Amino acid sequence: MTAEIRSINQHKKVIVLGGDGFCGWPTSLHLSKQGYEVIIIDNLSRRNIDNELEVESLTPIQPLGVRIQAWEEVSGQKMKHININLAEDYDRFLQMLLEEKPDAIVHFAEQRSAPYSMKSPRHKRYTVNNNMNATHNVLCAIVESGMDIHLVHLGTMGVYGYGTAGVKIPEGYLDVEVKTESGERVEQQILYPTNPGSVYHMTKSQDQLLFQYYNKNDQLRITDLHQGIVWGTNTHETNLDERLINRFDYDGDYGTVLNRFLMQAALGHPITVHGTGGQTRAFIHIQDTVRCVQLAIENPPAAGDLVMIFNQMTETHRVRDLAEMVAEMTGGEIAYVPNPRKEAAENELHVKNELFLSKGLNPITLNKGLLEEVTEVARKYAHRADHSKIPARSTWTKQQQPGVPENKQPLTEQAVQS
Ligand code: USQ
Repeated sequence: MTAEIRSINQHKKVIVLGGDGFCGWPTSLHLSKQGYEVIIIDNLSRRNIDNELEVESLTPIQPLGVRIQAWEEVSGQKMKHININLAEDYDRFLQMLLEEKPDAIVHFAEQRSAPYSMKSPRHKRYTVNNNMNATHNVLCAIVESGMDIHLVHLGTMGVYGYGTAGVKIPEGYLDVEVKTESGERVEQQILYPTNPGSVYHMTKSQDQLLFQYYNKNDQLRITDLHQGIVWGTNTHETNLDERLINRFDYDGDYGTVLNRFLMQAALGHPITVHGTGGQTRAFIHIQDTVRCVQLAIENPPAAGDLVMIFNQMTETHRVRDLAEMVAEMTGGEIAYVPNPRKEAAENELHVKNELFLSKGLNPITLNKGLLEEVTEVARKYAHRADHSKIPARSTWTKQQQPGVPENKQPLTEQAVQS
């Protein structure tokens, strides 16, 4: 980093909500490295969910205090952690904003696992209460503070439901033409329609409406990042010291598909493809996640602009192609297992991502070196894996639970549509 970049950002203060999580921690380090003053707000809920599920990150993540101390030793940069439950402690959060006066807030502080959100009524309700209240409290507090704080939120590609009606998914807005009663044709721009596939994804769809409303009513400056599935584990900064290591979720609830496949192959566990593996999804490497967040902070919408929406992904892949690629690379074996989710068995996905490219993102795409790096991390910490936690057991409907005969199983989305 040049001294110049550091001095530009030196006076900028960024609050990272959820800064202890899988995306939040490496983002906090990256922003700190770029010269931002970083404050992490986190109620350690992700660590508590690990306790609930009786599972741990494959990598030995350190307590947050140790992480922050290690970062200071390695970089000379200080970071602060404040434990606030954003969904409940509105007054403390507002007070903190008034004291700290941040330039930007990055909001990762939501329950982010679709399978976890579908486990039971309690998990559905927790996900809705936590995510909706956290987002609303943040918006409400920014208005109340009277400060011009740019909010950067981590949304998801999943708000769109992975179908495209033949067009590339645009970055947030869709131009439509409607016919009035008098037959006149009127052009409009609307939010691209959502079609979430889990309670978790539904909360991110609801977030979009909250942003639209507060942007319209209070002229808040908001950027919403619709991110694909993140793969990889470490970034330049988390690699600097073992105490800075990032999480590696491999369990059936929090492990995401490509990291799971790489980890399964490294451990000699069959690679678990759900259904036919015809699901096509958007992907991004964790190193690009942190870079995109920085680009979003540095390219804020102007006062009065609509919510700025970026598709934060670099490529799309079909799940079975990923499984075959990992099997070939590692000599692993693929197991096609019944799909615990309710999702289209096969889908095409075409996504626009010109906005980040125009801001200077040079995308990292799947490459052997980075895939091998994940495999090496998985091999190194294989002794920490609990094999009983690998299968995905959270089902989207009661009928999908084990023991329910096949003729009582729900139709897939695709079968329902055809
Ligand atoms: N899948 C398998 N085998 C597995 C695990 C998953 O075939 O062992 C399949 C799933 O059925 C699904 C696809 O892989 O079709 C993706 O599953 P995932 O767990 O990797 O991703 P998802 O549940 O969609 O959620 C993850 C993050 C979430 C983020 C989202 C981005 O947990 O926070 O919002 O990716 S996106 O998928 O673009 O909506």
